[in-house]
Amino acid sequence: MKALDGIRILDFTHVQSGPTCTQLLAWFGADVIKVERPGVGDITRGQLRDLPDVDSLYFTMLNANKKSITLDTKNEDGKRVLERLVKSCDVLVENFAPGALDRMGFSWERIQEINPRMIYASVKGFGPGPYEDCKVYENVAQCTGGSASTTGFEDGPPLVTGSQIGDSGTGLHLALGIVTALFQRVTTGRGQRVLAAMQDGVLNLARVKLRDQQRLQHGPLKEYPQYGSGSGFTDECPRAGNASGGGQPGWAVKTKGGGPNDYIYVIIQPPGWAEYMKLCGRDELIDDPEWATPEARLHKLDKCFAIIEEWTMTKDKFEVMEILNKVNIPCGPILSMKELAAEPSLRATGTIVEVDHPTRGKYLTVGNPIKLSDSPAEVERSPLLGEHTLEVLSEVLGYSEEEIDAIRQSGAVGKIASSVAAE
Ligand code: CAO
Repeated sequence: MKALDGIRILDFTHVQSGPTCTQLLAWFGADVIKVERPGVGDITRGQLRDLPDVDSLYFTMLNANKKSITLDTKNEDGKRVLERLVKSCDVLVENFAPGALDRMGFSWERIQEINPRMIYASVKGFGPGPYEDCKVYENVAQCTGGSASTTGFEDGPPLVTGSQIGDSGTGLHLALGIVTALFQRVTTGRGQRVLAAMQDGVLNLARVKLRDQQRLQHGPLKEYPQYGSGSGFTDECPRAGNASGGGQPGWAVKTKGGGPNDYIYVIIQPPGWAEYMKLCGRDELIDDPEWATPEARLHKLDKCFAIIEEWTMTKDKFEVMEILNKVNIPCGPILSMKELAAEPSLRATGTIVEVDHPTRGKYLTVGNPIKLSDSPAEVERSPLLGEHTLEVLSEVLGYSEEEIDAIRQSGAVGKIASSVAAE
């Protein structure tokens, strides 16, 4: 049994933010029916393709464990099928541009009429306000949610991060909203609207920077490089390079090898200072009042990390990891995607999984990062476009053969559904 067994999701999502959410719900056991436009499907099927004419990794890595049906929701018969889907599902998840579902004729009011238990969950770029009608992609959210202004080095431009905090981050927020609404429905019997705005999601993940914005009113941010370098502060929370966002100073220092990822992130906690200085052959700094306390080190953190780097450059990042952990010093090697893909412990836990696909062959994906002891997640390949159209029409929605024929002839499910079913 899976945690969300019996929950059926009408998955109207595309690109990344919404699909991340419904993929997680599928891994928790929900029956996820992805509705795609006939002949076209989710735009990511064809984006950033590495192999000709097969679903891209972009799509396959975001749509595991789902069913796909093709349905033209602007066709009158298609609308009727959609209505039956709304009746039969517990949750509708969508991340269309603002107003798209209303334009299809499925406003929140109408959905409640059809199915008062329906949870209607949306990702949008912005919440209510001046920008609510705007379309948004990942980096727009990173910029408008406060992440970009606080990422990068003090003398460089704002930077976006490679982690998809706008898309996948908001998908995670939405998934939590959905299971919370499902939990509340047990008591109330009613569905509700769930909204996760990408700007809000990014700001939530960047909340320590709003903390620092407020701290600035009461003095300099002493753990930021600007303090030590003397370059100073304005009235806006600046970019902190690789400085730690927490109370303990940290920095990425070089290790042996000289490659782009031959670095390790080291943290100087007060008890670790003596151990570092022993390893670096600088025993004289252990008790020197100019260096011995966190306060004394604050205005020369760059020099502290330079001393440590001199030592780390004599070892590779994994050796440094081993030596520092033995003396209880937290640190983290900078791991490349190549190294992560080959990491046996991530394969063993199912965090990185190899999946077989009928047209693409084998590929790697990231499995469910949330592990439930009573609801293990097996990763299944993503569906082909329209692969489950006939199955959903007959088994989920209960249409008869004649009705299905009529739906096919109306053009509501397109051609692909029948050709896939005929294979
Ligand atoms: N049958 C018929 N029509 C369909 C359909 C179907 N099965 N599925 C979608 N459509 C239609 C929609 O109804 C819409 O039509 P109208 O514009 O006439 O109302 C049209 O397809 C386009 O949908 P869209 O507006 O969502 O797509 P877009 O390419 O214009 O915008 C995006 C894409 C991502 C910018 C926009 O959806 C958006 O801002 N979403 C919310 C924020 C979000 O999730 N962004 C993250 C994306 S991942 O980086």
